[in-house]
Amino acid sequence: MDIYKDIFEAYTLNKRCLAVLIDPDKFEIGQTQKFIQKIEASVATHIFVGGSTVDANATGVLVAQIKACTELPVVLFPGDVTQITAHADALLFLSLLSGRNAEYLIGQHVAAVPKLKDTTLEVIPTGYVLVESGHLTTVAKVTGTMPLSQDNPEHIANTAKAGELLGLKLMYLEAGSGAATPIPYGIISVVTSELKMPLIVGGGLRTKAAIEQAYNAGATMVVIGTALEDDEAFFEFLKK
Ligand code: 1GP
Repeated sequence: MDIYKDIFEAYTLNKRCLAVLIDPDKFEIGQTQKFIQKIEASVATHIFVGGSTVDANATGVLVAQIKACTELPVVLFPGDVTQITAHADALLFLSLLSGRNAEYLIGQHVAAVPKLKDTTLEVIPTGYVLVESGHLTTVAKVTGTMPLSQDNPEHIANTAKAGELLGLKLMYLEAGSGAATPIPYGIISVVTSELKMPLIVGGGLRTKAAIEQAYNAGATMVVIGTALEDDEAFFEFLKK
């Protein structure tokens, strides 16, 4: 499995990827098989696992269960180093470019190195750019950083571009889990026009129209968490 290669190929061929995000803290582990069946019946191409704050070991146990049920790639989207587990296929090695908290720019990464030595996880260097979305999100609270203002799309694009110039391979534009509003079309399109890499867009995508708009603006992958946590009926909109 070469997960980044597949995402990059989707980017070059203008294909769409969709990740379902499972937060171990909010997920009933007994429901894993049933939930994975629904994911498999959907257009989802990836399963992301992670959350801002997750109990120790919860991620490893859940990922092992998920892997027993599906061939879909399982990618860690960790809030911190404790969520790294060898059971997954890949790790988004996230650097919070929108903030100035060294812990989330490089600190957690240094702490991750000893854990990664014993795994075959595919590590994908990913820029993580938090954009304001109406109210304070958990990721802003946990990381102690402020999101970038929507009023300055150029600054958002410059932030993402700086990550590209530093050698990051993937960019994630984040409105925050459960965001009141997703990242606007105009911001996604300015960012994608600057970047020569796949863009992931997530946070507050709760309608088919919003998902469509993110793809049309240039996102290669969208991430859906809360909409499915709140109501699995949303899978109806994600049918193959
Ligand atoms: C959160 O981008 C992801 O980190 C998904 O957001 O939960 O709002 O879908 P939602």
